[in-house]
Amino acid sequence: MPLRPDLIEILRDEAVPIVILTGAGISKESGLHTFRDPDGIWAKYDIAEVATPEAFVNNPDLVHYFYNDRRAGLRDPAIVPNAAHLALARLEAEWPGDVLLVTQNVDDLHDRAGSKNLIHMHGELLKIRCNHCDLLTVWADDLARETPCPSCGNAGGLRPHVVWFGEMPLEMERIYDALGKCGLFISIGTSGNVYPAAGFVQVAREEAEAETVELNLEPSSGATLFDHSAYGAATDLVPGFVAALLKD
Ligand code: BV8
Repeated sequence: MPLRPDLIEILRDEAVPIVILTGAGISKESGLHTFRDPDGIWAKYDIAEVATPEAFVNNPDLVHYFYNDRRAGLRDPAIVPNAAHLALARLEAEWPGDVLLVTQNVDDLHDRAGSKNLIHMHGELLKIRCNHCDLLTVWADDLARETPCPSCGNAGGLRPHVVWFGEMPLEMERIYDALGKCGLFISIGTSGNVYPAAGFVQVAREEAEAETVELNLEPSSGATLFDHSAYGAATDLVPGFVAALLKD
């Protein structure tokens, strides 16, 4: 257990606000690929060719293919929330203080697990938006350059509602506000390579003097910035950690 029982007791008695950051590692045991592991998505695709605004201008067909494939993966009925997603939804429901879950993941597994106070800072795979009319809508099917916008009717402007490299992540003001007030910051299943998310631990430490915890398969790039850590699979670590916080 990364946190001592007496420290947990203090955090619970004070009902400290919690901010949780999750990354691709939490969805790995649900059957989704991570990005930077040897079998990860960036081993098969070049980031610059599929996950930048320039890629969408230069080769929209490849970008659509990349996201259609991942959207199809999410439609697979075998892909369901795992014990770690479910434990975080339970923590939000039962912790005496506020719990904000910030995910870098574009999958919908936290939503399906029941998390409500949830920010998808890198967007959502099952939503699209239109560059012509700003429509933002739920979309589970394939998308192509020729697909007309269901609102304005123009083709060519529909894009996945994901945050590409070089674009501003979503709801940053709300995230920094919560980080500046939290008493406990927990990072789960992220390699700590992508900013600004990789910098959240420092904000929680320096602005809020929060206790900081890393739960990951292996030490992340920012591992030394955390006060407490435990290493292993998310489904092994997270349910037990949540149970300890809730004093089961
Ligand atoms: C921005 C699209 C301005 C969606 C993704 C130099 C220095 C600092 C910053 C930069 C820099 N150069 C460029 C930048 C900025 C850039 C950046 O960070 N680049 C990096 C590469 C250096 N960032 C941006 O451009 C961002 N925008 O900065 O705007 C700004 C300025 C100020 C304030 C605010 C904003 C936009 C970033 C958008 C990223 N979008 N993809 C998609 O198609 O999915 S990135 C991609 O990486 C995913 O979105 C993913 O969520 C994200 C993070 O990856 P992880 O989730 O951490 O996944 P990873 O595979 O790396 O790690 C998985 C971990 O899980 C591993 O550690 C593994 O051990 C572990 N694991 C595996 N199995 C398990 C497990 N853990 C537990 N259990 C298991 N079973």
